[in-house]
Order: sequence, then C-alpha cells, then structure tokens
Amino acid sequence: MLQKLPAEPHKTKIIQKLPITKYDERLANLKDVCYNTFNLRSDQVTFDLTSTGTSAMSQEQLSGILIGDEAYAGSRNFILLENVVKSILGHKRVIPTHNMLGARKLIARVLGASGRVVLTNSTLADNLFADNGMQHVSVKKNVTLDKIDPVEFAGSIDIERLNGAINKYKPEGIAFMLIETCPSSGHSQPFSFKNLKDVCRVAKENKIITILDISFIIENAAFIINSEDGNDKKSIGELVREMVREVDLTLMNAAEDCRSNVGGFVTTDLDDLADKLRNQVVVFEGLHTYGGMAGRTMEVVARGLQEMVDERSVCWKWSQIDYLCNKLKENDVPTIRGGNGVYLPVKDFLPQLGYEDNPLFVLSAALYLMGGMRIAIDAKYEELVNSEKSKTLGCEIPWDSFTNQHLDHFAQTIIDLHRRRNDVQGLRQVSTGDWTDELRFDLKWGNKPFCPAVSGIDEYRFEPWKVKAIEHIGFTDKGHRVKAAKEAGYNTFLLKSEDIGIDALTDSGTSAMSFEQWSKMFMAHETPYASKDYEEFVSTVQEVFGYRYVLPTHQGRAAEHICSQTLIKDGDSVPGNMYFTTTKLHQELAGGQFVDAIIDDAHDPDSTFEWKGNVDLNKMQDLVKRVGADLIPYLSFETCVNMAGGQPASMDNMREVYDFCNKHGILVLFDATRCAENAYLIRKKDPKYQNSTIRDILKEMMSYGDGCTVSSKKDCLVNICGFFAVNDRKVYEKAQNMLRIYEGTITTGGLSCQDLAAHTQGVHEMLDYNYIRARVEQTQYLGYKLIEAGIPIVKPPGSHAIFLNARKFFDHLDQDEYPAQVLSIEIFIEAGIRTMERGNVSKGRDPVTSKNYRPNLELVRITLPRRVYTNSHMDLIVDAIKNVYKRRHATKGLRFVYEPKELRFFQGRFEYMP
Ligand code: P71
Repeated sequence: MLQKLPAEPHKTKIIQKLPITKYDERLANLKDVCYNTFNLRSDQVTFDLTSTGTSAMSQEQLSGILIGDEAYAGSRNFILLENVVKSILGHKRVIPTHNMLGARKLIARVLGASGRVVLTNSTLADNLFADNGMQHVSVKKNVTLDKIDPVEFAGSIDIERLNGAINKYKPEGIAFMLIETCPSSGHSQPFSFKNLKDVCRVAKENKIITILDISFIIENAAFIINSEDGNDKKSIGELVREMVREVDLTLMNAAEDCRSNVGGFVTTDLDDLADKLRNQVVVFEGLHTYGGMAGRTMEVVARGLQEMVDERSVCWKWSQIDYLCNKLKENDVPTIRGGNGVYLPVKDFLPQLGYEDNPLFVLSAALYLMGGMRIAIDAKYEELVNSEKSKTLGCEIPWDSFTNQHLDHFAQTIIDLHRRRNDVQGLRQVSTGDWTDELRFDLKWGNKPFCPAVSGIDEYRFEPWKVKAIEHIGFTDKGHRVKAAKEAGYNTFLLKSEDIGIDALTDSGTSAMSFEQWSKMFMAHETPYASKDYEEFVSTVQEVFGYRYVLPTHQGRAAEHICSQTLIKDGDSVPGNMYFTTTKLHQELAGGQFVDAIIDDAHDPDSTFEWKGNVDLNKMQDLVKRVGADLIPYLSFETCVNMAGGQPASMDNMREVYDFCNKHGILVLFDATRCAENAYLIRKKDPKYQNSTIRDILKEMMSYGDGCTVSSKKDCLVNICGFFAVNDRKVYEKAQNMLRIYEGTITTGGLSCQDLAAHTQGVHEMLDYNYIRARVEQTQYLGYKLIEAGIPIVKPPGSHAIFLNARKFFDHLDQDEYPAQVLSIEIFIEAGIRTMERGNVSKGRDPVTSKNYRPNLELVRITLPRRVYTNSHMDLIVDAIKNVYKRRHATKGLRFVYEPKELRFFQGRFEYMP
C-alpha cells in the first residue's frame, strides 16, 4: 500500500510568482477571448490546471538544463537516457522524439497503414492516427459516470469487446493495440494489471503489436498497488517494470510523469522495430540520438524518469488528489477521482444547460471567472462533444507545483460554483472552426450576468507563488533518529542535514529564491570593479530604505563590524532593543558597552503586548542621565526583534524615539534585518496604516533613523549578502576604507555581481504585500495552533519564529538540566525537525563563579525559512510537539560530556541524566 503523507516529502527550492487578478479583470479577459479559456494568456491565469509540462522539477533535474551536451550525434545526455530507460523500464532500445506527437508520428509511419484500425482504451480518436487513415476503435470497458470508482479500474479493456473487434477486423486489419495509462479521455481512470496481462495475451495470440502509453504509468501503478489484489507489496519501480514487460513498445510524453517541460520517446526490446523507428526519426524529428530534443531536455527527461519511481513523491501526489477529492465530496460536489486530478461531471454541475449551451466551455469559463483557474479544452470540437471525454472537465494537478493551500482554493471555488450553479448561463458559439482553440462564444442571454459574482480569489489565502523546483528532504525512521541524535551528542547544531526532515534551525540564508531572482543572476556581468549590478544594488537600497550612501557586505555581521568600528569609541555605551549575539559582540570589540533599552514586556514570555519590540524611552532617559549623551554614539534599533520572539516595534515608538535621540544628538541606526516583517505587522496592527503599502511603511520607518545595517539573508530573500547604509558622508567615507581592508572592493563588498543582482530583485519581492502576508501569517498559523494545543510559547506569536517556553514545557527539570536543549533534541527524535536552543546552554557560564547564567528565557526557537515549507509542514510540526508534550514527564534532563569554553552551544556534547 502507498502511505498517505501528511506533508510534502520535499522543500521548496525555487518559486515563481503567481499572477493574481481581480474579478473585473477576469471578466474583461474572458470577454476578450470570447469565453474560450484556451486563449487566455498565462499572465492572466493564476492556476493552469493542466499537468502537461507544468510540474515542479527536482533541483537535480533543473540543474540538468545547464549540462546539455548539444552535440548533433551521440550526445552524453542520450547515452544517459538509454541507460535510465534500461534500468527503470527494462527496454534496451530508446527512440527520442520532440514530444508525444513526435512519438505517435513514428508509430503511425512504421506500424500504421491506411484503412487499418487502432484498438485502444482511449475514448477519443487520435487526430494523428486519423490523419494517417487509421480508424479508431475503442474497446474500453463500459462504465457509466456514476459507477466510476478507481477500484473499478474503469480504464480497463473489455476482453469480450476486444475479441469481437479482432473477429470483425481480423488481425491483418489491425495496426496495433494502444493501451493508455490513466487516459485523460476516460477521466484518468486506471486499468488493472490483470487486465493488461489478459489484453496482451490475447494480442500475442493474434500477433497484434501492443503499445503502452506510459505517460501516466505512475498514477496507474499507484492504483494497482492500492486496490488490486496481490500487488500491494510491490514497489512502484517493480510494478512499472512488470507492466512494461507485458508490451512490445512504450510511448512517453515526457512532460507528464517525467516532469520535463517537453520531450518524448518510444522504447522497445524488438530490434528490427527499433531500427525501423530510428529510420523515421531522421525524417521527422532529428537524428536518432536526439530526436528533436535539445541535449538539456534529454538530461532533464532522463533524470525525471529516474526519479519518477520515487515512492515518497508518488505518495504525496496521491495524498494531494485524495485531499482535494475528499473536500469536494464532503461538500456534495459530484466528483470523479482520477489518477491525475479530479474530474467534474458536467451534466451534474450544470443540469439546466443543454448540449447547444456548450456546458463544458461554460464550466471552464466559470471556474476562471470565479477562481482564476484555467482548465482549457484542447481537441477537435465535433469529436470531443460526441465522446466520453466531454462528459467531465478534468482539473489536473501537476506534480509538486501546488500546495494544499492552493488546493483549498480550488476546492472552495468549485464548491461555491456548485452551490450557485443555477445562476450560470449558457454560451452560444459565434464562430466556426474544427478545433476548440478556434472557437468563440457569446452569452446566450446577453442581458444577464454570466455567473454569480462571488469574491473567490479576491480574498484568497494561499501562497502567491507556485513551486518551480523542489529539494528532497531527509526522511528517516525514529530508530535512525535516536542513533543520529546520540552521535550528534544531543546537539542539533551537530546533526547532519541529510537526517533532517524539516529544518527550522534558522531563517538566515535559507530562503527559496524566485525564478525571477535566478534570471537576474544569470544576467549579471561579473567584475570586481564598478558594475551595473552594483549601481542597481545601490539605487534600489537608496530608493527603498531612503539612505544616501550604501555599502554592500557579504552578510550582516560584516556590516555590523564596519558600522561599530566607524561609530563607536572606547568607553561608549550603545543602547539597543535587546541584544543580538553578533551585534553586541561587534559593539564590544569596538570598545562599547551594550545597554538593554527594550520595554520590560519583551522579557516576559507571557505578556501579549503587541509591540514588544519597542524601545523604552524611560530607559533611554536614564542612560542619558547616567552617562551623558556624548558617550552614546547611537541607538541600535532592531526591527522585529529576533531574541524577543520576532516582536515588532510600532511606528509611533520609532517616531518618538527618533525625536528624543535627535534632541540629544544621538544617532539612530536600525538593524533592519527583519524590516519587511515589521512593516507588515504595522499594517496589520495599526489601523492608521491598513491601507498603506509595505514600501511606504518601510520608507517611513527608516525615515526615523540615520542609517542601518542589514543581514539580507533574512527579509531580502537572498542566501548571502548584507549592507550598511547611512546618511552621513564622513561616516560613509570611513566605512568605505574598512570595506576595502576587510571585505573586498567598495563595489562588491566581496560578493559576486550575481549576488548583488539577486539582492536587487529580492528587495523588490520582499515589499510585495501578498508575499509578506503569506510569510508572516505562516508563522502566526504555527503559533496559534500551538497555543490552541496548550503548548507554552512566547506570546504573541512573532514574525519569523515561534519560541517554545522550555521551562514551562519541562516543569519537572531544573534549568541546569538544560530543558531547552532537551526539548530541541526530543523534537528532532520525534519527527526529524531541527530547532535551536536559546537558553542556559547558549548563555554560558559566569566567568567569575563558573556557574551557569540560568537566563530568564529558556527557549527553543522554531525558525521558518521563507517560501520553503508549507502549512502542511506546519501541521506536522504541531503534531510532533504535541506528542513530545504528552510524554514530557517521562523525559530526562541532559548534562555536558564535552563543554567548550566559548560559544559552547555550537560544539557542546551531552548525555541523558541517569
Ligand atoms: C539567526 C541569525 C544567524 C545566526 C547568527 C549567530 C548565531 C546563530 C545564527 C543573524 C542576525 C540577526 C540580526 C537581528 C544580525 C545578524 C547577523 N541571525 N542581526 O537568527 O538575526 O547577520 O548572520 O548575516 O552575519 O539565525 P549574519
């Protein structure tokens, strides 16, 4: 049996922004294309619900794009494809083609002949075979729509019909037998393995060639494993090979289960057939070792073929389609569960419409209008409307491209439409044309609205991006994790990444970049000197943050080093709204002393005050009184304070603090590392800003300061980079010298131009309201779910991380038994989730007494990388923590077996107390 997965067995590597439209725009777009969704432009469509060429690739597949051997003959990529076909499918010969039609073209030339018939389980005639004079004869089992159920294997061939057809046309009159895996013309229903074997036996007896279209073999195999007797112990890989062994040839549309964007091939073990096909390749496709595919495409296809039998990814697609299907069924929406998506029976949906009202096109147009979804109709019109296929509209779900939040949106749109189906009117055709892409429609009743105007997408709650590339994550069993934890000395910093399922150690440098960022990277011109990429880096930071001078650094602590050395002199006091390790260290290295100036609420994990990041003006006042403003070079003002739990400061506080500092000649320098998150929370919590853009809010925030240091590895959505920006020319000049000495040239700060270019794009993306909402709301989602489950956390939930209160969690442990360390390792053992201890271990020992500091806050940080994990992963984290909480009182404390003198949390090793 295939296991149901609660969350993706991968993380997001690269995203692409989804085009989001408004109802009125969609209505206008629909009118423009005369209600034919085929002709909508991709930038008008939020969700293309076709699986063809739209799946997310693995990062290994994607990187294959860059290692294409574009040789005309005998390319390395083709040799790889041959080897993978051998190992995955078991066939020794492969004939590459540019796509599925290329493959069918070769078949038609070699095995087809005018007047012969094609026996098949497809219910729609193949246009290419028809054009070559072949007749389509469906021998599929007859199953009425209401009886369709995957366990019925409705894609099977009716053996009696098959025998009847053989008797009628005689083996000489039959070109070949074509069996499609989960054919879309049959609502993506599978055939059974027994049926395949029976069909192939009959074909063999009659010397009829059998061809298996393996484009959806994985979906078909999944059904067999899950519901056909005697197959539940097989792996997907085994079953795929067994299925292929039954037939003479296979055909593959590589834009489906191989998850390429394009490409195809034919495979066989029959040498003379392979030779004949090869001779046709050169006529129609290309040379026999590339067949109309770029070398890079063959690389992507080969890697995709290799990966497609990965059990976990199959389980996830299975779980996703079940998830969508169940949501619809729970809401009484008539739904057919197909291998490749859910299929909506048109008659049940729109019973008031007749054939002449074009109900299939109506349903497609209505789903676009209400939810920004496109289910295009692509066929020869007359044949389609007279076929089985026209009875349903298939919402295909590409591999790994959409999250369950997207699926929630699809379900809600379909449910809403179904509830109000009586308000939908028909379309009349106003053009002629054989093909559906040529058709134009108009409203049947021009004076009535087309369909109900529900809000749908305009109040969506899904990630505003789709997944373009994924990275598989380590999945291990508990036994393995117990061992791994022991080997790592019960310290999450010492765990190997390959043993981690969900990595919530840090949000620093762990973001998924966008395709837009990658494309900007590729366009950069590398040079260590002055460059366009540097200029764009500077002008973007100037424009967004509002400061005059900008210096790139390789990351945040380099900016802090330069800032501190430039501004602090021996004996200075540097107030800040809570310390951060690297910030404080550089202030001290420059001769300063950190003074905590955050409001008291920030130190109380149970205070639910909304602006726990605020600076306490009384503390500032006291400091000025105590040391004098002359010895305070600047206030270090952190946005969304990390160590306080990702807590924001209010705009009012920033304004008042700046006024105060100005009056005393004290500079305000922001640590603007998490500034967009703070801006979002201002918009959310301060009614004065509810209609402002993130860009405007950030600009105003920064106007209450004289400069900033930033670790761009957080909000700026890059994996490496930082900067120092300042208004004062003298400070800038001094800092430039530091940059030359310590970091690199003044135009790179030691970075590549690629890094600068990715940063410029990242800064624009962080200001996108839809993005930053999804980002912060994911953290809030996790926080409130934990609160609901009664887990003690720092309140209120912050922007980048949730902090577990380990002291309360393990109330039976003494702080010197390191409850936060225990909790972080227990969460790993429970579910492979990596978190960070922020308590007694991190704080260290008092050098005078050698005793542990025993800080007030004994916390475990669950930090969320940006755009990487989904809410399904959040649910998994919550479940794991609930389980640890249930057995908390049986959990023992830890003690050091190796304790380094400095920064002991990085390298320290522990054992459980006896
Ligand atoms: C985080 C980090 C990264 C980190 C740093 C030290 C120990 C463990 C992990 C880095 C920050 C930060 C703020 C507010 C400056 C830096 C340094 N945070 N200011 O939270 O949060 O930036 O890492 O780019 O040098 O895991 P840098």
